[in-house]
Amino acid sequence: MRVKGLPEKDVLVKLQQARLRDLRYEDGKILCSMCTNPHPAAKQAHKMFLEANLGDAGLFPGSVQLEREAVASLAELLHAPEGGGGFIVSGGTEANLLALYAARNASKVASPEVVVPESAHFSFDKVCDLLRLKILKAKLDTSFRVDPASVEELINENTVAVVGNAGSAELGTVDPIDALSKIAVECGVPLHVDAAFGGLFVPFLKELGYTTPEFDFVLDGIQSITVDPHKMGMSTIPAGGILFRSSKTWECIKTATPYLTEPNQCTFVGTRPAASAAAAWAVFESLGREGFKKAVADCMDVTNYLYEGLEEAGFEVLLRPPMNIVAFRSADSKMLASKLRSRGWHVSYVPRLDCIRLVLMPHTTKKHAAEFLLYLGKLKAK
Ligand code: 0PR
Repeated sequence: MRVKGLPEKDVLVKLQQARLRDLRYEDGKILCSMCTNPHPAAKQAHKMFLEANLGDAGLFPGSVQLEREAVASLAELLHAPEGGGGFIVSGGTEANLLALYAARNASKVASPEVVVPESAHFSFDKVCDLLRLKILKAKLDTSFRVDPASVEELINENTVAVVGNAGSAELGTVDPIDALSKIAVECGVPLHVDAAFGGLFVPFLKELGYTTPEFDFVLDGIQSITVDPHKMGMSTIPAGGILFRSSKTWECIKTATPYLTEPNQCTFVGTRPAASAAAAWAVFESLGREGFKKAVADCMDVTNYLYEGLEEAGFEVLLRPPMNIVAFRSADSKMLASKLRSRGWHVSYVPRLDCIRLVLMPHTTKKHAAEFLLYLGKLKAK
């Protein structure tokens, strides 16, 4: 650290210089991100709560109220029964961690195991390593959704939880959660649904007339759901969401915090930003269901436009997009992805599926998509 501090304006110049090197969502070239520009209300709210700390809840009752209300909005959207609830946490990774932490602690198993789809987000690898859970990966069917028979085969007396995706990270697929729920009930294990990405998208797809499988608390076997405001919730980073069917579940993950204003904490992160909860709350209030439905409809317009354009151009598209992700292959997808990236188009290459993946968030417009298709066409013609 420097000995003598710099004047404010010099600090600002340095900050601006660094910021200018960051990519900007609004340029339309970030096609690989599940985050986006926050809604203006989220930015405003975030600024208002910069110093508020949900880790010492007794000092910030106004912030606590906003977190409760933001969680209640998510719980209502996902049909959580009375008596549940949850938290606004640092992201999908912490939300998945809390779900499996609770499942592990609720069981009395000595060598606990978890069954996840092969397509589960890599956060489960981290979480299982941390919690010393053996992770077993169930096979997918030809539509890239988990095969319930494979899940059933992997369940045994050590299984403490089963996981399903509602909006997988790679392709946006929604697993047959109803079948997983039945299996979970029959085997007496909790089902956790990772809807980090899909939780604030799939319910609105349904309202727009798309056929989508049930994936929320209407299904009995589901004990917890991850749903992230900092993804399709258009909120500021960091904002994940964890919902539990019953508040009894989080009794198993309570840690005593004897000298704080509240006697215990259930989140992994201690000092945590009320700004994130306030921002999520502000987006929910500002957009309402109608606003979310419109955002989802716009994302699907761009997605379907790209899907059709890629098919017309002769690329192999892996599946009709279940949500705002399109995955396609060329003769050499890895090479194409690296060419695109070197020309400033930020796409993901998914080694497991040998495909290019585009995530069409609200910052990507049809105009950007048309430019991308044009550019791809030029590359192909060479
Ligand atoms: N579950 C699912 C289904 C996810 O898609 C993700 C992250 C997580 C859990 C973990 O969430 P956190 O990253 O909030 O802890 N999905 C994105 C991904 O890995 C995260 C991301 C976002 C990556 C923006 C890049 C980026 O620019 O693709």
